[in-house]
Amino acid sequence: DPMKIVCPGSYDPVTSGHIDVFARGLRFADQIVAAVVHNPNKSGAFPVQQRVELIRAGLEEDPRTAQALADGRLIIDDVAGGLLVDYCTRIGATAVLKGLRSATDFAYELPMAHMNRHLTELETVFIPGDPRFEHVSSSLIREVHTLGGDVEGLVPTAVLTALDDLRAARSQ
Ligand code: COD
Repeated sequence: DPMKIVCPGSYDPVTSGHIDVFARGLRFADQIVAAVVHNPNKSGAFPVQQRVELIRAGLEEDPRTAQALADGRLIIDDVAGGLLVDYCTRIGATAVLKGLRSATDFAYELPMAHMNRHLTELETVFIPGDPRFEHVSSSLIREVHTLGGDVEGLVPTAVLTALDDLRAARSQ
């Protein structure tokens, strides 16, 4: 069976740290699914459809991922509510892939990995985050940008534009 790996997240918005995990996953998986997991009763900073579009734009601009996106080796999906394990069963995923920035990430991810294995024997694979993006999270990117800081190089260029638009809309 082809090795299909799911990278779940909120991606609100996608960062260069996330894109790096997708690109590196492609080196050992046949297919990577970037799954935008969202609670239908809770709205994030960006609407889900825009989060999906920003991932697509980010994958198109990275030379490591553009061809895989065009070939369907990298796909983007959105998952509304429900358990991640049920989604993985539905699409026939082999495992989940998570990037780890720090021991704090590991402490947060480990119980979820155990729980997912308890539920359906779904395995989780961890990959060390690139140290260039160790300080990069979606929430910190939003906060720094809102307060006027420069986040260029830490997010895809389409995300920079989307952050500018969001800030402009909020200051109306
Ligand atoms: N470098 C490397 N990895 C990174 C970086 C970076 N700079 N930034 C983030 N990551 C990793 C994170 O560690 C995470 O693994 C992934 O990228 C996504 O990050 P976020 O912040 O977009 O996503 P989260 O943490 O909000 O996503 C949590 C999930 C939605 C995956 C989780 O809540 C979930 O599985 N929910 C579904 C419901 C469910 O099944 N719940 C029970 C779980 S046991």
